[in-house]
Parts: sequence; structure tokens; C-alpha cells
Amino acid sequence: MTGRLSTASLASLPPAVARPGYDRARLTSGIVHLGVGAFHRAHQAAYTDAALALPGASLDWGIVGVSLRSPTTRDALGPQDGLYTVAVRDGAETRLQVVGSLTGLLVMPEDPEAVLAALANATTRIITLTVTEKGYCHDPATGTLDEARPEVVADIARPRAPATAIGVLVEGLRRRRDAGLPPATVVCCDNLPSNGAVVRRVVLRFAELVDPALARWIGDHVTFPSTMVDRIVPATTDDDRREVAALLGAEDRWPVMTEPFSQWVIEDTFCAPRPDWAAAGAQLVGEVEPFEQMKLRLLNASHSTMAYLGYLSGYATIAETIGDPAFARLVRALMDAEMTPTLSLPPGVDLTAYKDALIARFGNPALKHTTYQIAMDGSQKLPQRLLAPARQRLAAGQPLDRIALAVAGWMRYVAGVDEAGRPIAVQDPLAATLKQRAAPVMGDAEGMAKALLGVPQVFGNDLGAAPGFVEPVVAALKAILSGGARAAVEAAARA
Ligand code: CS2
Repeated sequence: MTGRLSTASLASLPPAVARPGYDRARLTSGIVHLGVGAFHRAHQAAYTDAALALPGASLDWGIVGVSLRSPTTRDALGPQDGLYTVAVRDGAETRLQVVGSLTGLLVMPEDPEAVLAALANATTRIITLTVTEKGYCHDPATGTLDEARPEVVADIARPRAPATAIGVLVEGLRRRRDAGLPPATVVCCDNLPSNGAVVRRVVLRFAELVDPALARWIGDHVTFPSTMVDRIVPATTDDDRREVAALLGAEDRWPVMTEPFSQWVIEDTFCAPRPDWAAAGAQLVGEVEPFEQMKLRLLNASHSTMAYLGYLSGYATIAETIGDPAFARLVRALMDAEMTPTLSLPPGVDLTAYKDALIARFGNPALKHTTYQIAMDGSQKLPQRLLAPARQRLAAGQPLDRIALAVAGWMRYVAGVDEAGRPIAVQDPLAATLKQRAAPVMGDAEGMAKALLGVPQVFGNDLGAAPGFVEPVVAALKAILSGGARAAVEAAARA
């Protein structure tokens, strides 16, 4: 063991470990990233690292990583000079790569001035975000700014001392305008449909409420390309840390664990320069929406389906869940029969191969991707993953029994107790409301469905009044409540 991973220990890592192929000392920071979690580090930071290593590449694209709340990432990576390991796992094999694109780490609550100054730095040309679905302060059912959310109210009252991602973005852009700087492109990298358009909408609305002239400046100068991001990144565990340390011969306090697959599709509407991400494997395209839709409705919808029903069936991970033949059949049928007909396909995509690859990715036994992790924040995920395609099917008069089973699984899960009567620590911004509604009528399928379908942030005002949706949801919930989730999946898989 050479001690801690750092610039000094890089040279003594084992030869098989890939490491930054450029001179980190010469990097300047062209990107500020809000939400420097595991996903960003295994995805956009890795693409940027690859782009920096291209022959003759510009070294203008170091990333200042910002944590909006907790100092844990900075505390782990600061003493490592921003270096960390991406551990790519496939079956029995683990490949390590040390990524060097992070040039700075900031923590908003500790030093808001440093974060706002970084956003308004002349070298900054791109602001990227992974703040999870709930970080956009929008109403998930409508995609508009949730102006009643207490954090939003607070930021609107004190726009120069913001705490939300949207408030921080708007204040950063205001400083750029006031300093006479050119705009920066804002790139959302979260799993939202038309994610660029959503961020643009909430940013413009927020700006309008605090400074209408700023809203006009942003509208005229800043672009918000949409992106489709894909790489499965389970939360890092202490076992992962030990395994990486043994292979690395040095301690890395926060490696990120991921799969070989990675995809990044970016709408090519930048208002300022960008790294050559295309040469690093990203796809720069005219229209991202078909890619996003394909991924949200096939990958993420299957994930959420397996998360709730798998958790209730006693499965800890996605690999275990898909390893159950009943789940494998249900997921494939959900994709083929209910999701595929709702998609407008991106050009050149072989959908059968895409779905086959998804099933194989879910089954990767080395990825300990927990059903509990994916079950988080369902109120923010269901609308784009399951409910938008459900609406499309309803409008076309098509059945949606498998989507309904997934929704019923979520309803059973958010009631907050598992099938053995143990509490589930439901993590969701609406957890308290959901539990309050579902728990008192636990066991009564009609009552639970009615109570939860009455949450407009999730279901809008239409789905609870649509018999073609309510009836299959109630039927699925009845099946789950009477015989358990596993039996309901088995029956659905036979259908
Ligand atoms: C998952 C995603 O946690 C979740 O909700 O569905 O994080 C998923 O792993 C990624 O989108 C894969 O690209």
C-alpha cells in the first residue's frame, strides 16, 4: 500500500490501472458541475477525462465539482487532489481507471461565495448538473417550477444567497451578465424527459420572479441542450472501498463502482465552446428526445418496476430480481408489449439489441445495485417512467396491466411496511404525505389506490379519473395485497 491516492502516489500505482493521460497541472476550469456525486464521476467526468487525453486536446476543461449540501465528497477527494477511481465491473472482472478531470471541489453551504464566483468565472463556459429529479424544484406532473416549495420561496426572497440548484444557477448567470461575460451553456444530466427544456423553463420562471430583465437575458443568450445519460452506478459500499484499495495498492476514500456500458447523447445546441466529447464517445445529435424516451421507458421504467416489486418480494438487488424467471418475463413483456409501442425510435437504433443488452446489464452479478436505492424518490420518477407511457396507451385505448402492476407495487411500497410487517424507510420528498394517505387504508386496494391517485404532483388530475387506469391498478394492488408481490408478478408473467 502506498498510502492514499493522490498526485504524489499516481506513479506508483500498478501498471494495469489507467490514469490521466494529460498534464493535470496545466488544466484550467472550464466546467462547473452542480451535484458532484457518484453518477457524475462515473459518467460526465469520465468522458471529460477521455476528451482531455485526446492528442492535441485543449486543457481548458477541468471541472469544478460543487456539492450543494454535504461536504462528504470534498472531504473524501480533497486530500486526494481530486483524484478518484472508476471501478468497472463485469462479472468476475474489475478494471480500474483513475480519473483526473476534477480540478476543484466546493461545498455550497460552507462557501457559497466560492461557488457563485466559479459560475461567474471567465474561464467557465459550461455548467452541468446532476442534482437528481427532485433537485429541479419542479412539479413532476407538469414540469413547471414549484413556486410553493419552501426552499424556492426562500431563494426567491433572497436571490443573492440561494441554496437550491435553480437559485444558484440563476444567481451565477446574473453575475455573468452583470460582469459583461459571455453566457455559459447549461447542461442537465438527470433522468428527466426533455431535461434541457425543463431546466430552461424553471430557470426562466425563477428569473422572471426575481428580475424580469435577467430572464430576458438568459432567454436570449443561454442555451440548455437536452441530454440522455446512461450508466448504472450503484452506491459505493465499504466492501467496494476495500476491494479497490487492494487492487489499487492505495486507499481511495470514494471510488465509484460501475458497469462497462456508458452512453451520452447530447443535443448540439451549445452557446459557448465545449470539449470534444464526441471524440470521447458521446453522441452529439439534433434531437435527443427519442433517445431519452427510449431510455426512460425501457431502462428506468424496468428499474422502478423491479425496485418496488423486487423489494417487496425480498430481493436486495436488481441482479437477484432479474435472476427470478418470473421477473425476467414480466420485465421483457413490459418492454415489448407496453413500452415499445409508445416510442418514437431514434434513427439507427436496433431496439431488440438494445432491450437484450438491458436485460444483460440488469443481470450483471458484480453490480450490487439495490432495489432500495432505485426505489428512492418514486414520486419524482414515476411520471416520466411509467405514467407518461400509460397516458399514451390510455389515449390509444390500449391495455396497460404491467404498467399498472408496477404502479401498484409503488403504492404498496410507500405504505411503509414490507410483507413481513417490517417498516420500510421510504425516502421520497413526498414520503410523509404518501404514508399518511396509504397507511390508514392499508389492505384495502380501492381505498389505497384512491388515496394515492389523489396526489396530483404524481398523477396529475387525469389519471385518477380514468377507469382504464384505475381499474388495472386496483386489480394489481388486490393481487399484491392478497398473495404478495412475488405471486402477483408470477401471475402477470404467465398472462
Ligand atoms: C435508476 C437510475 O436509481 C434509479 O432510479 O433507474 O439511476 C439508472 O441506474 C440510471 O439512469 C442508468 O443510466
